[in-house]
Amino acid sequence: ELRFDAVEIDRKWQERWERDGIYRVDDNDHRPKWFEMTMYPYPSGDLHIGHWYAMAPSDAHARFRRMQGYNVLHPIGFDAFGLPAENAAISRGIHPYEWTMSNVENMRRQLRSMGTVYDWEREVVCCLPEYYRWNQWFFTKLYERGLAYRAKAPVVWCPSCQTVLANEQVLNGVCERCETTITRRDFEQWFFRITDYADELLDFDTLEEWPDKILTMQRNWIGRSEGVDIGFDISDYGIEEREIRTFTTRIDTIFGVTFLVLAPEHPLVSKLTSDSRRAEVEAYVGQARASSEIDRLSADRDKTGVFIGAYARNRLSNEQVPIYVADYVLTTYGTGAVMGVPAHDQRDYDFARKYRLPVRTVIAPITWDGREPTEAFIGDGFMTNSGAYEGMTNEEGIEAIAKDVEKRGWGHRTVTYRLRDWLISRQRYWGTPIPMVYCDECGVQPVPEADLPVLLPEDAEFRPTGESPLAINESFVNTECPKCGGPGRRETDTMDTFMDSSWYMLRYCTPQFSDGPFEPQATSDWMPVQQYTGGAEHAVMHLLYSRFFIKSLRDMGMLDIDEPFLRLFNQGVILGSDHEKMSKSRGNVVNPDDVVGQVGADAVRCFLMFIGPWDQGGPWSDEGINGVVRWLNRAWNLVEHDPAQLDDSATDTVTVRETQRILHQTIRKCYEDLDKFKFNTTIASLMELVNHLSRVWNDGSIDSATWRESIEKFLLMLAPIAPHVAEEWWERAGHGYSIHQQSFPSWDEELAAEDELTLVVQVNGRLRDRITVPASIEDDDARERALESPKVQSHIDGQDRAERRVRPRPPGQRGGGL
Ligand code: ANZ
Ligand code: ZN
Repeated sequence: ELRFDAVEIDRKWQERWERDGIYRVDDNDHRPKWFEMTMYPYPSGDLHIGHWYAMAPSDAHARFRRMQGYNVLHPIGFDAFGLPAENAAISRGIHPYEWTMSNVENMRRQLRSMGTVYDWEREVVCCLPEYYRWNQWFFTKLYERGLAYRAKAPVVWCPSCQTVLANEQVLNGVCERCETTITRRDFEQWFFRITDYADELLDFDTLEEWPDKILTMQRNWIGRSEGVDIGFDISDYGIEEREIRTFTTRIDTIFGVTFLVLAPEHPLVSKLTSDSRRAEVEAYVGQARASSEIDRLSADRDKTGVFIGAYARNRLSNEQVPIYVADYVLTTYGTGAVMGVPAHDQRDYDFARKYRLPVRTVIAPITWDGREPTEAFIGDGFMTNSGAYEGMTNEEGIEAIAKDVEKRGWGHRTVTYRLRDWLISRQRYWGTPIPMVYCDECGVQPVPEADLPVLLPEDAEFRPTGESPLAINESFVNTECPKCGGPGRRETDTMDTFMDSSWYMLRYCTPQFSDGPFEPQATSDWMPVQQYTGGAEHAVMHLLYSRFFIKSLRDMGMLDIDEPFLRLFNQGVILGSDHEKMSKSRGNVVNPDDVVGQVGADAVRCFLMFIGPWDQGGPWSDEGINGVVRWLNRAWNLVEHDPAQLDDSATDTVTVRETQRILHQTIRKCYEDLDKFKFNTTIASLMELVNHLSRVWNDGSIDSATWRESIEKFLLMLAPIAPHVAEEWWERAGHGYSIHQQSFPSWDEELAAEDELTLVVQVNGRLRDRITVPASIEDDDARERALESPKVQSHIDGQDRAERRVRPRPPGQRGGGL
């Protein structure tokens, strides 16, 4: 039970802050700028507790930066395009715009109820033309620069709904709507050439503080491999191609090649397949195209494949090896063909065992007994069965073979990336129309700047028709060619919504600017974002795309920075009280509105920050909420006390000194912990301070000046965490409005220093050492410290600790003996 009306306090101050505009951000403020962002939410309907967990602590951190004296920009917006709005339109007959904007409205209210510092005049809502017109503008700029291009790419296709499916709409290989097995189709689609930036994206040097885990994920996602592109001779077949090119990182194993494998989509499959193998090969290829890359790559999946009835010659060993088609080779990686070396690659080993292909060891482990291995040996060793390279280490072998292969023109050293170009096209309605026009005379033409935005038409067909919903809107599709004025047809795909989030940080800097996506001067003053916070699930897509975006704008001369986000912090996940993920089906979802309606926003904020380290998350608990409520009551108690009641003549100097020390230590601790997002330990130290102050009030051993100072600084430390009660109590304690325009208190190192004393350590009655310890040390710690002393240890050798006699220390004196 709260002893004060938190809900009323919330309402009162939220209104007043808003009215007074205390969080309005001024670009021209003279204080140093600090741009801190939390990932903007998708307007799914209700702000759930996970949103609170992302946003309340980040708000506390931004508030802390304000109190440190920065001009802080901590904005919010809505990631408002995307598939769920369209699904709502299909299932409930609401227009995506209506659905989205009513959710936005509701979530704005909920965000306000958190007591956040957002400057609502800087809100960004991506589905509005004033935002997405700049997506279109950027698209045309990227196109001019050759960074946007069109190519055929497979989409997931439901043969029964006759429609393209998003990955989220595929469950275990079937369409989520009709449960038909999905297939793939090739469509002309738009790409951004992010691969041009692959090497630069691997350079994290100018980032200041990103979690290692995220850097590793980006590194793996980009997947840079150095290797050799080497050709196998097929000139006997009399077709145009004279060789099969394969990419290998292990050219040292070339003498161990016992077969070649082509990806099912490889163009040479149909050209090389023999008549007698054709039916089987075609059946296999058809089936492989239906399964996803993830399935195909999975290591424990059974390797399958079909011999195509043809052979290729290994030019180094002069051997003919059989050619297979197998789905564990991907068409999109390397050359789409692999030299099979079963002795030294596990996938090849599994494949060879299954199809009874020879396994030939060519790298000998140092302890090899010469017998045939039972699994691939992937380590380093000596070259064996390898012609002229016999006896080299395999590292030397890589160098020597690569050099020889290049000299003879059979191949060349190369670098391959896992990273693919960014597929931008979505065959969807609720997104930014791609601003391109097709003309029979002039080909593909970008919509000129003066004709932007290309508005998303209001009327659209949401039932699946087999085409993008915009394609059947004749008045949208038919337009003039921007170049010749003749009849043109608009592109009917819309953009991936990661386009929106790739540059929203720029829009936040000057959100009302209408002559361009952002005003260059103010934006370069704010950028890059000093601190970004959000979920680790965005490790690769969003965080890589936005890095690419900033670099490409830099290269177009629009910005002078290399990275969008200097520091990144990933919060953890908040679980149900049963320690399971919150979900409707488990019935463990906590609705923050209800809790806030009972105990106010601050108790919820404090609870979320107290449950554990922010990056680790933790379970919801009513018990925990109650604990925080009790603590806030105790704090309220302190604020209620009238310091005039204290009798300054009864003051105990030891208590005063101790109080100052605890106060200044707390300030130091809170300052250091808030800086590093350690909210839980910040709150824990504030709790200790409250305990101490309660005790000395009850003793009556504190003077009124120290008391006043302690309460004042306590409230300032509480302000970023519990902004409403801090403001209310600040006013009550007689300070001016607003606590949120005060500085964070500073501490005095001397006052924070521990008093020290010298312990005299005796062993069996004889003095052995003197050690310096903090005056507040507990007996057990003192004993530990004494035992650690080398001088003491040399006199207690061989004695079990439990047998040691510990002499009780004399009354009134600190010290211990052994
Ligand atoms: C022969 C070999 C022998 C290989 C050996 C490895 C070990 P990373 O490091 O990930 O780049 N590979 C090449 N293209 C492929 C494709 N399209 N689909 C599936 N696998 C492909 O992997 C490079 C290795 O993956 C290449 O080196 C190739 O197998 C395989 F003892 O070549 B290796
Ligand atoms: Zn034309």
